[in-house]
Amino acid sequence: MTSNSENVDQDETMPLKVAVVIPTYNEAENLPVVVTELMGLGIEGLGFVIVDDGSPDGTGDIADSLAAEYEGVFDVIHRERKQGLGKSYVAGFARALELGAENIVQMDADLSHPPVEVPQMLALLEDADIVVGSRYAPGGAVDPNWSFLRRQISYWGGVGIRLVMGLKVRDATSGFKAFRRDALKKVGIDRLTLSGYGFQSEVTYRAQKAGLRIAEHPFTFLDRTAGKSKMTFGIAAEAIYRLILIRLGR
Ligand SMILES: Nc1nc2c(ncn2[C@@H]2O[C@H](COP(=O)(O)OP(=O)(O)OP(=O)(O)O)[C@@H](O)[C@H]2O)c(=O)[nH]1
Ligand SMILES: [Mg+2]
Repeated sequence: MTSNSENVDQDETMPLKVAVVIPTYNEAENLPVVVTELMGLGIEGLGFVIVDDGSPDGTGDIADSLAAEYEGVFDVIHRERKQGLGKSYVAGFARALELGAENIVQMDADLSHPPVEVPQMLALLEDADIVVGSRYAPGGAVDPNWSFLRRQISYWGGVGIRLVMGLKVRDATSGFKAFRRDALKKVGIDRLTLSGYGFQSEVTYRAQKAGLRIAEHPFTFLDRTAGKSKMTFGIAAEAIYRLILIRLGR
C-alpha cells in the first residue's frame, strides 16, 4: 500500500466495516436487487464498491442512482470499456482498501451468490483470514436445474484446477469470498493477472501461498434468472493455461 492510502485508512469520517465489491456488465435488472437484499440484512457499517465497465444497458447509471439514494459509502467506479472480471475486481479491491474497509466481500451481481449468506461468512472471519463460499463443501450445492453434463464440467474442472494449483479448498473456482483487510493486502492485489474467472482460483492460490487461514462456507449456487452470462470458451481457456503458468512460477 502507498503511504497515501494509509492516510485514507485513518480517515474516521467514513467508518466502513464491510465493503461489498461487485463487478457489473449489463446487470441492470440484477444490481438493484442484490444491493437491496444486502441492505436488508442489517450488516453493520455496510458499504458498496461497484465496478461497471460501461455497460450498454445502463447499469452504470443505475449504480449512480443507488449511490445517490444510499446514505453510507457507495462508490461507483466507471470504466469506459469491458476489461474483464479480474481487472474489475482488482480496481474494486483497491478502492475498498483506500476507503478503509475492515472486511471486503466479493460477489457477482447476478444473485448466483445469495446475499443472505454474507452475514454468516462475515461471522466466520472472526477465526479465519478468508472465507470462501463453497459449492463443494458438505452442505453446499449447485443449482438443481443444472444438467448432468454441466455438473460434471463444473465439478471436474474444479478438481483439475485444485490438482494443478495444489489447492486445499474444495471449491477452487468460487468467486464468492470474504476477506479481512490485512488478508487481502497479503494476497497482493497488484500481482493478480488473470482477467476472467481463473482470477478466482488465482486469488485462492495466492491466499494459500501467503499462509492465510482459509475457511469454507457451504452455499447453494443459483443460476442467474435475469441478464446474460459473460462466460466464454476463451475465458475458460485463459484460466487453465494461465493458471498452469502461475503454478510453474512463470
Ligand atoms: N465490470 C465487469 N464486470 C464483469 C465483466 N464480466 C463479467 N462481469 C461481472 O462479473 C460477474 C460474473 O459474471 P457472469 O457472467 O455471471 O459469469 P459467471 O458467473 O462466471 O458465469 P455464469 O455461471 O454463466 O453466470 C457478474 O456480476 C458480471 O456482471 C467485465 O468484463 N467487467
Ligand atoms: Mg454468474
